[in-house]
Amino acid sequence: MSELETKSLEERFNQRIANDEKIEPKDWMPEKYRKTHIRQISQHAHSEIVGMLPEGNWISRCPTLRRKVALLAKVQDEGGHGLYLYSAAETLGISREEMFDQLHTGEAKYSSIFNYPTLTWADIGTIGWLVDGAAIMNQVALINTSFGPYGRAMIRICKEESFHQRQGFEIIMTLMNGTDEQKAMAQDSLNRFWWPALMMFGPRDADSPNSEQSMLWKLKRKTNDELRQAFVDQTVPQAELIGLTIPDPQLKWNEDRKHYDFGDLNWEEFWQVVHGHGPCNKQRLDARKNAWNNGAWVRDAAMAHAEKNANRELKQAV
Ligand code: BYC
Repeated sequence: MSELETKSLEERFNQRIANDEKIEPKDWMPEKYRKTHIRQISQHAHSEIVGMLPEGNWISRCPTLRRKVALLAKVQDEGGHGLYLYSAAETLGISREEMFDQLHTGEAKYSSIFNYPTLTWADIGTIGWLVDGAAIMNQVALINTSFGPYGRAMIRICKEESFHQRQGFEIIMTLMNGTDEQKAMAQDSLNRFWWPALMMFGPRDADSPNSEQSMLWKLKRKTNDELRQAFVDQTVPQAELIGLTIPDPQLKWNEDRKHYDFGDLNWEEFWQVVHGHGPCNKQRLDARKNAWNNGAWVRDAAMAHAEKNANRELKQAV
């Protein structure tokens, strides 16, 4: 293709983005747009399936049958989200095998939050309330993302995350209506998860290499700092309502800004976790690699069965 032709395609593409038109898989798109989407969507998918692990850890230890039913459904939903997202990424020309390979070799990231351990039952409540709460904040904005399959996947994902957030908040609310020991367990869980939840939104805007271009392409509809602020503003009153204290001495309502001011995050911890040195990074990746290796015979059997059927159909046709 000549330089002139590429330029005119680029202009048309930028115009479509400016008009808020959805870009579909077979449409022309700049190579960098395609690659950036594969990166973000596949990392999002990896976060969903790695995110099943900390909660899966508590399925056999739920305090009641009702809690177990809800947690099972939630963890299965996360698996489903991973599958929609892998499918959305595949429409951009990457195979599922390649994506798993990138996860297993550490080339692709997944959300830092899932590298923290779930030590008590209260952590299951906190994950639903804060982690799914943060995910919704980010993903509602993504419904309007420019790439059609990604935005459409978000519609159903957000509905399910909303149920997850409520079941988590209800667990914490129940603990806060319980004994002193249960209240202390809920507070301890909030103390451990508050800062890592704020880190889910990514580095500060000034330190986010991908944000500027992703905002221009309307892949991201809000910046990392905007979403983090919206999450803090939404969550602080919820904590206060049930008697929990946010573990941030600098947290204060700012009447001029009409937002909460809050303390700085420990960015060194964030980057350590992102680069593979968090409390559970090795455990999480080992679990995923084992699942992949142990499932090899199922994939092989399914392929052999498909091949046998195809051959049979071919024989019948001739
Ligand atoms: N953790 O330039 P930036 C869920 C990386 S799961 C790890 O700001 P970007 C759930 C970033 O990838 C929900 N890495 O990047 C499941 C980049 O590295 P690369 C997960 C992070 O992409 C189970 C570098 O840092 N949600 O709901 O513009 C149970 C620089 O960052 C993190 C999504 O995935 C992090 N926290 O913005 C319960 C939402 N933050 O790739 C719940 C979709 C940043 O250049 N993703 N990095 O090597 C996004 O919205 C964006 O990708 C992010 C980062 C806001 C996360």
